Amino acid sequence: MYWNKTRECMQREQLKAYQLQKLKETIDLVYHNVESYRHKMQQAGIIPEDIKTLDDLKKLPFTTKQDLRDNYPNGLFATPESEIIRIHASSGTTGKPTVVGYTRRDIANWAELIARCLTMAGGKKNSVVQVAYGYGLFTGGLGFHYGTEKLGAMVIPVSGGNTKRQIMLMKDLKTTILACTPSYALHIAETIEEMGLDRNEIKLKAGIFGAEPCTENMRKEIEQKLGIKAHDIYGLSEVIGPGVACECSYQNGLHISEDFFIPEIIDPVTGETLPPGQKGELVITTIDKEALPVIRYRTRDITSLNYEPCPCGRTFARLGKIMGRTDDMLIIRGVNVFPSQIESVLMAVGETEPHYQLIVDRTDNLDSLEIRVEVSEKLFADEVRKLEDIRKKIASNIYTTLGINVNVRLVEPHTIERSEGKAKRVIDKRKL
Ligand code: DLL
Repeated sequence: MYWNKTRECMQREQLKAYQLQKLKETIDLVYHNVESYRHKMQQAGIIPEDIKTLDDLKKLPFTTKQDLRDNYPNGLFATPESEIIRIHASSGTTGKPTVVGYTRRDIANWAELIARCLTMAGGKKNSVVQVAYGYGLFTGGLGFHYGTEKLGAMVIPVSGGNTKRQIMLMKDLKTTILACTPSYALHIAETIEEMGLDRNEIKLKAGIFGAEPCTENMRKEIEQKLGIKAHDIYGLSEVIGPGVACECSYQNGLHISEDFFIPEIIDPVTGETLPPGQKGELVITTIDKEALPVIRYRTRDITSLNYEPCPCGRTFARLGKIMGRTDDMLIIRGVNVFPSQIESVLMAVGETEPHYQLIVDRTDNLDSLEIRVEVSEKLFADEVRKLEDIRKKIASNIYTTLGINVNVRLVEPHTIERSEGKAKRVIDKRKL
């Protein structure tokens, strides 16, 4: 089932011609309306007419989060303020948030993208979609809200939090699709178990989980606990919000809507473009945005691109699961470590619960990494030797996979804080 077959199954040659046309329009738009883009292009000695092929995109300078910060709040907007009908913002770790704007057409396009994603997750007119992403400045809630309405399904705009009420609504309104972060989905699943609800009382069929990394094992755990199919969805505020890319029923990479976005993978250090299949930083150019077009935006997300045909029939390239962000990467005694790698090891050992936190510290100029991970009630009450065996096994598997020595601390159930939005996995005391 497709939402927009003409677009989603476009032949590559036709798609390329379409992309080139839209790219030229976008470059024209920013060159003539956004001082910062014009200035950067002039510095690079480029005028819009120099963009003759899709490959010429590489001639253009990158855009970074810093550019958005430098032009806070709306210096990169390409349309007059009177045309902006909505703003969202992403909270930065430092200082001011990043403000993003939308025209009426941008909002309509965004709803189209989400409608495509919901359809990939089996959504139809008669679906009941519970939107448990936060409503407000965060793009998750309202993004899904408008997309669900566009699909013609019923939306439950519950936002994040109040888990017991979520479950009551899920049961009473017969929710079929749950939209939230994977960590919150897991928390909901556990709460259902704790409440002793019969799974047959829950009519959920699919989940559409994104906004943070989720390993394959974690996905399986959620699927099994909720008895659903979990689809990964990707997006970021600077580009539009959720709906940039999503998994189809084959769950083998996330189709990126290439009629709206041109993806590239670059080496994060040299900025060189990498060939399909290679892992690197995802760079996105929007080709159908009015208020805030972005040219070669460096997402800092690590993934790869796959142009192989997908059995679902969609021709759009697929992003590999997002491994993490270049700025999430921990450097522990010189070794690059992504939290998702630790998660994979924990899930593979399999004796612990999927709730963990990484505590990074530095004593006597030496980095240390402590992994706190919950074990089940039963295990915790078990003999000390068994716990010690598990602890050793995790530490040794981490050493084999990543080459670093870590401290593993098995903690009691429910001692690690649950998240209702994006989970906080890392506490870096070196930066505090
Ligand atoms: O998180 C938009 C979103 C909402 C996506 C709901 C999916 C669902 P931001 O708050 O701007 O926007 O954060 C964007 O979150 O650069 C990634 O690092 C991370 N991220 C988003 N989706 C995924 C995913 C929203 N599926 C940042 N897997 C991005 C891994 C993701 N990381």
